Amino acid sequence: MTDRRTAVVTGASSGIGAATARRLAAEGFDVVLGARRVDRLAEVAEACGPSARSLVLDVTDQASVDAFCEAAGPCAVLVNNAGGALGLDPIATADDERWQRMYDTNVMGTMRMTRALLPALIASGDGHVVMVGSIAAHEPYPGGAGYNAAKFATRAFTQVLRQEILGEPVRVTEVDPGMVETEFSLVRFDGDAERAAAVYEGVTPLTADDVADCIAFAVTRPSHVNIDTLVVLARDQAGARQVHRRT
Ligand code: 8X3
Repeated sequence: MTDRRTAVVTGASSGIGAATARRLAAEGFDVVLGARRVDRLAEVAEACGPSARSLVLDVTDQASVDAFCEAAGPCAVLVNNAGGALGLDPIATADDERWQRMYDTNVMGTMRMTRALLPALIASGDGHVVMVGSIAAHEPYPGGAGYNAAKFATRAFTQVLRQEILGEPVRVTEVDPGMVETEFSLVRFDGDAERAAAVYEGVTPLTADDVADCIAFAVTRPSHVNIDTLVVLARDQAGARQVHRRT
């Protein structure tokens, strides 16, 4: 018998997901890491320690979610981190396929994982769902519409979940970061490293570990304490588009 609890982290092959898996492992959780890139996932899992497991997961595919959740087994914490932005195009030239993919990962993926694991989280007697959102869930900005719409939707989902499961032994937390230096911008700009680097130019952005720290804070509060929303920005950032750059 063990009183160690299991935490599932999606999108755990890099960035905030990887940092969160490492941090929760350090906090004493058995972590189950999910992502599509299994090679990188296995490397992150190894860094988490011997009790970590890595399982392939595509949150846009229900069959993949089902197989992952069955293999993951009982769990007490779900960190819905898989997601991201694609492009910074105005609505006038919106790309259907990019919008669809943003919706599939950020919104539908979060719904699929939460729906699948909610019975296990309730059965744990002390469950916790953490959503990794964004400042983009609070502040719309030009070029952000597809990502804003997805993150606003996830925020609505989170608030509904909190109300619907009130009375169950499950906490619901949303952590909404601003600029975090990860692969986020590289993915957003189709691998354009120069454009991605410009996002963080002259700024001290958050790191993935800073966000993992906030997630760990929420998860390690006493069970009766529910941190509802944490908006976390770098000191150099005062809003989605208000950034102080040193030249
Ligand atoms: C990332 C923050 O401002 O680029 O979630 O949308 S932003």
